[in-house]
Amino acid sequence: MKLLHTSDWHLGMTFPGGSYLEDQRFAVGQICRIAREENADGMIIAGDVFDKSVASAEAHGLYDELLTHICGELGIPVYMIAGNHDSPERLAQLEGLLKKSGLYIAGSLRSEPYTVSSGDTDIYLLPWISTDRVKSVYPDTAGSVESLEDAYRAVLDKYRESFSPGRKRVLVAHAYIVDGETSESDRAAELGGAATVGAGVFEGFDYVALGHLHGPQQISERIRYSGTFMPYSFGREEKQVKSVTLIDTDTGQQKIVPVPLLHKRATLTGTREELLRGDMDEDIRRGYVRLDVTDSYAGAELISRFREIYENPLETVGKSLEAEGSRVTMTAAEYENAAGDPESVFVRFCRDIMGREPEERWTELFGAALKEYEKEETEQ
Ligand SMILES: [Mn+2]
Repeated sequence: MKLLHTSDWHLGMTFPGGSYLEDQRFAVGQICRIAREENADGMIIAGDVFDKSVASAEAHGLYDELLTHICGELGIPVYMIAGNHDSPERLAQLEGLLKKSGLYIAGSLRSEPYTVSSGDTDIYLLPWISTDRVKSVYPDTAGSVESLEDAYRAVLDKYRESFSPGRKRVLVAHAYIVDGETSESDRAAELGGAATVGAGVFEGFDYVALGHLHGPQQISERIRYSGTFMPYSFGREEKQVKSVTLIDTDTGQQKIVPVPLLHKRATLTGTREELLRGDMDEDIRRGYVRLDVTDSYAGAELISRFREIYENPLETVGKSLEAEGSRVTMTAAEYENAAGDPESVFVRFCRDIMGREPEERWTELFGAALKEYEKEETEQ
């Protein structure tokens, strides 16, 4: 059978001043097109379906729309697990009812392995786990489980005991494998070595479809992270080619198919003059950009000019006035907030345009002028 592997949709994720809902709708549309073109028999979503355990109404609306389309209209079964960002209970709501429509959801770990059989393949769903959860579900392991790796080994030993001979076995899991490469948007994965597990725990499966790390990557011949369908951070992640993986369980072959983006993501570095010229590709100018200005302060005046040129200038990085030699990042939301407060606009004007902190006398004069102006406004 042919399975499409994707993960970490993070539906409802926001950035300062906006959300990625339109990008997410677009990307899943592209994934559906790929699933049809490749004749996929099923779709795996390996955790972090939502960005927050209590997701927004908009995120739930999009989820309803997308899953109804995939399972209902396209008739492609979906195999889904809860990741660390999902609420296991909320995600698995109506699970028994939904599987009749081809949506299989593993929310919390339970004592019986969650298996779905299709053709000659058994798909094993293993949601995000903790050592405590494993010890409470399998009390017989309580004495031997100390690390997360022990926990995975204990659970997967139970899964292996349930293997039937002559079947292909696909495991869906959400974990941080030792030596996996992180991106800046893998927030929970940045906690260090304590939460990693060795690839050896996954022995016995023909393919392990992983979620959690956002960069697409091969851990071993049979173990792979599909990565997110779009970059959610600047830095290392903006250079990744986002994709889905198609697995043919008959031949063991994997095919990586790129997912086009609604908005490109890029860090643009240059002088104030260069960045204000804005003579780059249209799809970069219209994308999500971080403007790294080498010779100027990151201030409200500069950001408002950038906003005339770039459609989505999410971050501006520039020299800091507070600390000589250091650099600061200002987001679109910080700019919006500053724009609503005349005193801070004045302070930023002094810093950006005059290159210095306002003198007390200037602040007093500005305050007096502002009062006069406000008085005139209310009298009119
Ligand atoms: Mn994630």
